[in-house]
Amino acid sequence: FLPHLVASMEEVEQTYIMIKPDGVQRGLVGEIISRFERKGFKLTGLKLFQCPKELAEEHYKDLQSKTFFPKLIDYITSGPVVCMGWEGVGVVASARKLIGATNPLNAEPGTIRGDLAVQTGRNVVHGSDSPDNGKREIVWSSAFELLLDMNETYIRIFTES
Ligand code: IDP
Ligand code: MG
Repeated sequence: FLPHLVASMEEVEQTYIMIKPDGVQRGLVGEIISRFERKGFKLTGLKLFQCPKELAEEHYKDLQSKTFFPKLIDYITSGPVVCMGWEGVGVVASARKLIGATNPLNAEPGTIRGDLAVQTGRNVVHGSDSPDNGKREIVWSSAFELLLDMNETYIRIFTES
């Protein structure tokens, strides 16, 4: 039973999940991917990627005015990240629940941050906070595996024959 295969197209959302450099360095890639797979969401694209400074600044542009912004950019560009597209009904909000609160000390046990992290500045994973941001963030990541066509339909180039 694959829940994403029985949904109508309108219900299906896309989210951008990124395993941050600490998650990669600590060997948590399999653990984190496994949680989304077991939930029943569909992996639509994946790449190990060294994020350039300009893309990191674009990705976090809403946080530009924060005092921690320069440190955040240093963190995200400090090593390879795993960029992923995930698809499914309600995937945006559900992924945020699976990830847990921004400060890992406030994240519930059972969530990724609640189980695997301690510091806000080293919280192992990113997840889009809205369907619109899911699309936007997957677009910036289109440098790798995902393309958005004119009809806003995702073309998964790496699965096409
Ligand atoms: P989110 O990742 O849970 O959506 P945001 O508020 O969007 O949280 O912040 C983006 C990222 O910026 C966080 O995941 C975290 O890595 C970093 N961040 C947020 N607040 C702080 C802070 O107060 N100190 C250091 N880093 C922070
Ligand atoms: Mg956020």
